[in-house]
Amino acid sequence: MELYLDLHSQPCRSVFLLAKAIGIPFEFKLVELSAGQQYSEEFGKINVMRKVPVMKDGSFVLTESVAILKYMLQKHSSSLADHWYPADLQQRARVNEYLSWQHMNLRAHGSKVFLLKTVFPVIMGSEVPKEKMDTAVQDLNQSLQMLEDKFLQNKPFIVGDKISVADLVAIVEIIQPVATGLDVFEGRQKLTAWRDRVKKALGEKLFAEAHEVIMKVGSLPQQMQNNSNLEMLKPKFQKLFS
Ligand SMILES: N[C@@H](CCC(=O)N[C@@H](CS)C(=O)NCC(=O)O)C(=O)O
Repeated sequence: MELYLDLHSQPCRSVFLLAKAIGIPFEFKLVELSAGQQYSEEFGKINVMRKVPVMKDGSFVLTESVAILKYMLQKHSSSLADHWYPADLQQRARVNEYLSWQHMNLRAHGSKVFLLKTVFPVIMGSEVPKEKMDTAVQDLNQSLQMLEDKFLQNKPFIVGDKISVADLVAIVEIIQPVATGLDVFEGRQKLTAWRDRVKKALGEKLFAEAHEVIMKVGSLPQQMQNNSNLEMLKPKFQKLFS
């Protein structure tokens, strides 16, 4: 299996973490987003949407992280611990409930804070207006509150006593704004205790390996300055930031 990834990307990290955690061997194909490699002719043949992650299993090519995660889980279900994607109808539905919710909530809001703090100054040539940043952080806080109140409640993990793929998808999104220096765990004991359980369940070493590049995100703006596709990216981001 080949996985086309850039570990700066949250959905790439969830795919990477699951493959590693459940022991699926794969070839890591780096697609460096800050260098604009998603726009290469070669990558265009693999994913016309020019996004990562992409999975290639033999001649079968699959995009969209949630679809890739479920493919890996279902392909290996016979040898896999049940807690990753429980067979029980209602428990599985709870995992799917989180996976459906997160796209437009925790992912959207965490990504926005990340992009405003890292990419905005490079593209727009100025710091983010305070009101814009305050609104983005407020939205993120609402999503974090929902994660605590609706999804975690008083359980150790999103679906119960053990880690599932929902926890993986959640933690990678939370780390994105954290990497820019925003301490989202401050004053959130439930979230902090959950993060520590997720880290422990995955293993500190694997968790650190997956998050090594994003935790050095301070160098991203500099890397982007060398991106020959910056002009091409500008209209896309200007629209996003307007
Ligand atoms: N819904 C997709 C989102 C994929 C996505 O947005 N990937 C971003 C990185 S996080 C990307 O490749 N962006 C490159 C670009 O838009 O140029 C998934 O879950 O896989």
